[in-house]
Amino acid sequence: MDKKIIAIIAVIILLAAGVAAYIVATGNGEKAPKKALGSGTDVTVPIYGNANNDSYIDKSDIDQIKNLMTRGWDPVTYPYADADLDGFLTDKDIQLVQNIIDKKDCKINYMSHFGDVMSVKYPLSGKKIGVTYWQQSEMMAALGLWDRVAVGPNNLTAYYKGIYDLSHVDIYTAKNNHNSGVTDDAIEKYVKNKVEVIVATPTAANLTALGKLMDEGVQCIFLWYTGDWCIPTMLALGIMLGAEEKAKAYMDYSLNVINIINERLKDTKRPYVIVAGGSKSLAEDGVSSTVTVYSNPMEGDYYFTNLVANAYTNSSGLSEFGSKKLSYEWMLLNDNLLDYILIYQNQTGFATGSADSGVIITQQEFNERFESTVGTYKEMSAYKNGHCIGIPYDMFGGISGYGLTLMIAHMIYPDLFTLNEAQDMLQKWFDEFTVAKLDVRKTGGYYYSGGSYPAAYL
Ligand SMILES: [Ca+2]
Ligand SMILES: [Ca+2]
Repeated sequence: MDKKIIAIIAVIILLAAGVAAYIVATGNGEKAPKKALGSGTDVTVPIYGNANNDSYIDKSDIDQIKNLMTRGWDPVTYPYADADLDGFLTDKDIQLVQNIIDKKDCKINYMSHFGDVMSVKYPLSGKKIGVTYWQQSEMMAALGLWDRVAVGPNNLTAYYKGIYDLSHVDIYTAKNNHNSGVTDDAIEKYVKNKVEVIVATPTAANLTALGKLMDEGVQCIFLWYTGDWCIPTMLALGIMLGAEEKAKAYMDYSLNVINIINERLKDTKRPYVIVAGGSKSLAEDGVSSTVTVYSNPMEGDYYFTNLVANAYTNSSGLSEFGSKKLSYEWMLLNDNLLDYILIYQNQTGFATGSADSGVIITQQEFNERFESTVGTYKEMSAYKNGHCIGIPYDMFGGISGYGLTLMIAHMIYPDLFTLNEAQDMLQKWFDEFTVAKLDVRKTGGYYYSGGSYPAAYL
């Protein structure tokens, strides 16, 4: 057999294998695999047409599609090359990518949080935007699109009053301040305000609740909003909503934080940290109570902690949002494994204040909260060693987590990371990626600085 025929057969085999793999990955009811731990920082924009798996959709993707058309395409390695998702690489894929580059009207496909391919009309720049929760709001602010947000939930009033300009946002009633579900009132206000795009918290309930609006042509985007999803999600939103420059700036900022940490810690043994809530009742009730623990990259508190230390990992029995409950007995039995306990505090940090006050929490208030919950762990070595540290859940729960990660690094390795540089990085976050005007040295209880608990970093 001559070499040319062998090459052609090889291409056919590759294509056949590739198409089969493709069907497994995205066909009938099958889910794409969830992100694995230890795979490095994901910077791939999850939009079909991103043929070369990088952070952009540009001419190099057209070159890549042409290249793959010539030498054979492995859809497992290059899943996003098939821009129109017909199972083959053709001139139509090239045309679709060209349309994306030229910002011409077309339908684009992306990998949603649900593991299914979903589509949106493109481009969506200049459209009125609706959001479902504070995480989606901070994404819009970071992309420079806050002015376009026309409808949002009442937890924005609770969290952002006095920090964000809410004058252009028609506020709907959510179930409560800690619920990102789309309510009937939300639907009514999306319709009344002629919202054309909804950046939604990607829950199954919201997918159902927004179904009718989607049928009517409202473009709904379902992407995960924290942890290792932050960068891909921001890149995808940047393309869809016409804010690519800000999305790139966000990626650069985040990667800079990661690089600083990795460079600084390359010769350092990283301690074990468990990310757990504080609970007054636990201290009062003793061993009968449980602790809510974040132990999986679905949760930002876990993910950002794991960037600087070995975070306790357990993916079994998790809630939809990556948390699970452990007994205090379990904590005591595993005392020798848990060098640090990172206690998150709800409704602090950027999302500020007590849930309904709309008032920025002060450092003193943060300290008091921490002191009221740290005693939960008083029988554990981490407590006795000054290794209980506090963070605000609300920043790590969204894309803002990179802004605070150096603060955890400072609390665990005070000799390697100064408070000053952690504050500088956080200030940069507020200045460049939010609409809030804050001086982080005066406002924002982002770390424990009190005198009642002898934290080792103080
Ligand atoms: Ca690309
Ligand atoms: Ca195709």
